[in-house]
Amino acid sequence: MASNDLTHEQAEKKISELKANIKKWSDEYYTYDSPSVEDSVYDQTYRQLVDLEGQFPDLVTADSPTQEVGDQTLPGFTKVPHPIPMLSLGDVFSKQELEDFVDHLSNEENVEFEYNCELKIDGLSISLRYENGILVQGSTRGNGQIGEDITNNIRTIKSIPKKLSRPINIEARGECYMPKQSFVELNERRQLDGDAPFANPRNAAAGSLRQLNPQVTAHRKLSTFMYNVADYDDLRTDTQSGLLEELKSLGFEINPDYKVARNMSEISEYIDKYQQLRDGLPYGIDGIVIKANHLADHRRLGATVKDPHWAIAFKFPPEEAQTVVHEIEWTVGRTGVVTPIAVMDPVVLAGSTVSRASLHNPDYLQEKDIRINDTVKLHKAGDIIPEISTYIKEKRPNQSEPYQIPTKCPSCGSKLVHLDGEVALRCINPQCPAQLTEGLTHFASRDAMNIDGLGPKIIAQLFQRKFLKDVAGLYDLTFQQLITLDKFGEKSANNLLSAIDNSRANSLERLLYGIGIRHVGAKAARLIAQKFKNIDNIMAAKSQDIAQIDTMGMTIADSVVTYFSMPESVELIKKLEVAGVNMEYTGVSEESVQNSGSYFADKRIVLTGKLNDITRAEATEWLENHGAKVSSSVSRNTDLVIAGEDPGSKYDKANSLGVAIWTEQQFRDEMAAEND
Ligand code: 3B9
Repeated sequence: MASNDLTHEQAEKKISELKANIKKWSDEYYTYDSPSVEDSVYDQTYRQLVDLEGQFPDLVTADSPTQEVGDQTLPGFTKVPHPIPMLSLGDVFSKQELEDFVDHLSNEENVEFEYNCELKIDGLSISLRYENGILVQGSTRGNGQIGEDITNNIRTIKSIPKKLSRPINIEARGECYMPKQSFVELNERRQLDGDAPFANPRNAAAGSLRQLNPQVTAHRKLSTFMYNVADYDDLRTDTQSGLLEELKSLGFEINPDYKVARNMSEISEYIDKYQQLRDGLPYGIDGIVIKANHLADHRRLGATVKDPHWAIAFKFPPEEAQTVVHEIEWTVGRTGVVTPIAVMDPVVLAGSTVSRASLHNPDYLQEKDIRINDTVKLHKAGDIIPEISTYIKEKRPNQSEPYQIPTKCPSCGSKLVHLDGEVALRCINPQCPAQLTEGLTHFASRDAMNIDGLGPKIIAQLFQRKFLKDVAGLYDLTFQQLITLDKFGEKSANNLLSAIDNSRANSLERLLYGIGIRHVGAKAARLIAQKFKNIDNIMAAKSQDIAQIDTMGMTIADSVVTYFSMPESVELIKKLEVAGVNMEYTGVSEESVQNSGSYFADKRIVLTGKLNDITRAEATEWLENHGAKVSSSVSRNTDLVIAGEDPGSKYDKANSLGVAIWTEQQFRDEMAAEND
């Protein structure tokens, strides 16, 4: 950014532009569920503003986002002392050790001793302070005595109440975590953007909480379970299990899977149960915590400076397996990012067979020093994603050599590059067959042009045989060409041809999403298509016009404008138009969504489980066209959960929060009534 070259006048203009964007993005979170700008983009913009204001101090105004109270523009965070320390837990790794601890606890009192068993969430300890029931401060654990002030970040987390059900003073403590699904999605996005992925949900949660800018935290889907109070004189219970229920009635989220046990065999049962259920839980756990249930015992037994005498963590063994790396494969994604994948002898790990693990990027591969024929240790990052932890020194063959990072694209042979400071290697050849294949796969995907029967294998063949040069070529494919493909008969050829033909009539947002403009997801594409009505208007639009759309940021707007400023893009659209692809928005108009009078208008809705008569994408589209906000996780802000078959944890959560739940049939009935 050549901000040094700016005149005072230019800087003033730029600063007001940056401020407007940052403000808009900050507001987005509260009205819009899914991020419209990437975290990295936000962060960059924010830093740019800090930079410019540094160079032109007279242009710093009181209303600048960098000047907001408590906003962190300095490196690091303000320190927060914990007058009542945040302790850690001693740990045991076997049932024998646990039994010794348990016996020791109950021997002191002997009769009718109770234990409370809780899950040990794989997250980060936080402390929340409320005055008169109002959230005033959030902090990290730090070293237990002194943490960091993360109040502004904490405020963006939906599960944390800003106001309690009673006007009390309290400090509540618990765990902040990133659900497994959010972790997977975040890393997928980072991978596409060329950012280094997080190693596990714990690191992702920590990184997200320690962002200098709350907006970035807001875009990360964090959640919390609280389990402890400090500094609270209105406690209405004398047990740990009662304390959890009290936290819940105050408005906190607690983990519902706690259980009171009376002896080692009940504790053991609890451990076995959750060791079994572990894989299927929507968040990571690394063990269980056993606490004396009676708070009187806590006072009697006391604590060391580090951990309480009345609680202990039973740590699950991390699931690990060993296998041999045969090959490192480099795959080229739609955006040209080239990712190394270790191909290994298949092994069973935490309930599934694993033979491939991402090595993320060249830096990572070199740091781990993984080589061909190495025996490696595998685990599942955050219990989900297979990951190589290390190679095993003793098993490395003598003649082993460091792995050579490729310099050429495995698909097209053009030179690979690192774009400004990215860790990712990229192929920047727009004609690269691998990128084209990925691009066409995306074009045909369900939320885009929805062309059934056009999977990656077929697409690869179409390019190989030179039946296709680009996406538009799809519409010139002939029956004669298709029946020559592997395993393609007359029937599949005809089916594919008619699926392609049908896609010509799609409403514009599908095309707009399908052509793969950076930062333009399905939701943004729909809003743009809805506002501009046809492709000519979109191609003629200025960034400012696009950014006018409620909740749309400059990143998306600029990206659209940049895309259509390239002659290749205009060319592609022309070809598609000639091929008879519809270039108009034929969905529901903005006005009629707003005035739809639908039952679903302005409601926050979550879909879960398997729907039978309608796909999830269709249900989402229909709901959004009727003014609903469809989101992926249940919180107390959710108005309605629509549950199909085997709904799982979202259903349980909706139940525990008292959120209304409909069956698929109830939903279909209301849909039918409104469609009339
Ligand atoms: C001062 C679950 C975890 C957990 C405690 C937990 C981590 C820690 C803890 C919390 N999951 N429970 N519980 N489910 N990951 C038990 C260590 N308790 C404290 O931090 C604590 C702090 C205490 C007592 C307990 O009393 C003191 C008061 C003044 C001075 C010294 C101690």
